[in-house]
Amino acid sequence: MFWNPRIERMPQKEIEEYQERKLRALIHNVYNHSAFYRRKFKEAGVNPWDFSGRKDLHKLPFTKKQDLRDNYPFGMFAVPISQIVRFHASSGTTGKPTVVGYTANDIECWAESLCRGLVSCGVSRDDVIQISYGYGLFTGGLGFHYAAEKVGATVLPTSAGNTARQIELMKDLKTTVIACTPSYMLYLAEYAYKNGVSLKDETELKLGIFGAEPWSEETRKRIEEKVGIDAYDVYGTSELSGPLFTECTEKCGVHIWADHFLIEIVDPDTGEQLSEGEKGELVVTTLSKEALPLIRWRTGDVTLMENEKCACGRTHPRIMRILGRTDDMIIVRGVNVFPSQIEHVLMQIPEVGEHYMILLDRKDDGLDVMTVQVELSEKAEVDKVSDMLELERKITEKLKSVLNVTAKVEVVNPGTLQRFEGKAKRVIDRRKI
Ligand code: DLL
Repeated sequence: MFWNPRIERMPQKEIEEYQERKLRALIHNVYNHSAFYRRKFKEAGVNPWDFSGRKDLHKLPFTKKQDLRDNYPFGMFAVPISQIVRFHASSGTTGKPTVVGYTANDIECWAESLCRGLVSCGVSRDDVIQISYGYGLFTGGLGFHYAAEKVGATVLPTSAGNTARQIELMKDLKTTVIACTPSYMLYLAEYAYKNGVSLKDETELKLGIFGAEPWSEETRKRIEEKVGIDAYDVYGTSELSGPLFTECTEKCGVHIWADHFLIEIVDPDTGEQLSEGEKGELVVTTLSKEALPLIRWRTGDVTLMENEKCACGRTHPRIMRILGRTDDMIIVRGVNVFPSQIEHVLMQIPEVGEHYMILLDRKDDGLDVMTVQVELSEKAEVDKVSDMLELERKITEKLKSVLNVTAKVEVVNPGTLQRFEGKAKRVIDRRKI
């Protein structure tokens, strides 16, 4: 099923021509209406009248989170505040939040993008969608809300948290679709199980749309089995609007709507453009955003791009699963490790549960120690101490073969590690640098 079949299946050549026109208009628009971009372009020696389109894209300067912070709160806006109908903000880990403003048309484009995604996953007006992403300054709740209503589905705006109530409403109001972080879905399933409810047998759930944090193919399989649903990935960032892009029922990458967003993959160190299929940082230029247009926005997310038309018939480019962030790569004893690699290894081991934590410490002799704590699966039959030690040894070996680093593995009892209602924070870095 398609939300906007003409655009979603537009021949690639037409998409490119459309992008060219929008890109050229965008460059003039930001130059004329944003003091920030005018300054940046001048510094980079870019003259909008000489800019010929996509082939000149690499000449444009990047924009980064630090630019938003330096120009907090409105310095990068390209419209007067009277045209802004909403703000969202992301707290981030350090410093000021980043503030994103939206015109009425920005909200409309955001909803349109996610409507295409929802319908491509199989959501229709016959569905009851429980939105368990946080509502408020975070974009997850309201982003899904506007799109789901536009599709005509029945919205159950539970927001995150109050897990017992979530399960009760899910059963009583016959929720068919759930949208939340993958870690919260795992927690919901576990909570239900502990309270004698099988989400698989006692609810009408048929699909879930999970994102806002990295998750692996193995976690997808576990959620699908436990909950008896199809699990789809959704990607977006607050700066680009919020949740925007999803997989379709083929489950082979997230469709990026190229009539509104132009993507590149670049080498995170040099900024050089990489080719299709090469792993690098996702960089996005917004072609339709009015309030906060972003030129070559460095998302910090590592992935690869695929331009081949999807088996579903959609022609827009896809990105593969986010492998990690350029800034949350852990460096342990000089070796680069992404938390997603650790999850990938752990979730392949049947005796292991879904919850894990990564702790980093520095010993007195200056050496780093990475401890991976992971819960035993409820179903695992590991009773004897010797079995437990054997399991820890097996996990250590598997991690070593993939990461090239020896981790200290601690297998703990089910239910002992922290649970998360929103984005999971699985890495605790206690090293004093
Ligand atoms: O997390 C927007 C969102 C809400 C996306 C609901 C999906 C669902 P931020 O809080 O600005 O916005 O965080 C954006 O989250 O740069 C990625 O690092 C990460 N992220 C988002 N979706 C995924 C995903 C929202 N599907 C940051 N896989 C991004 C991996 C994701 N990481």
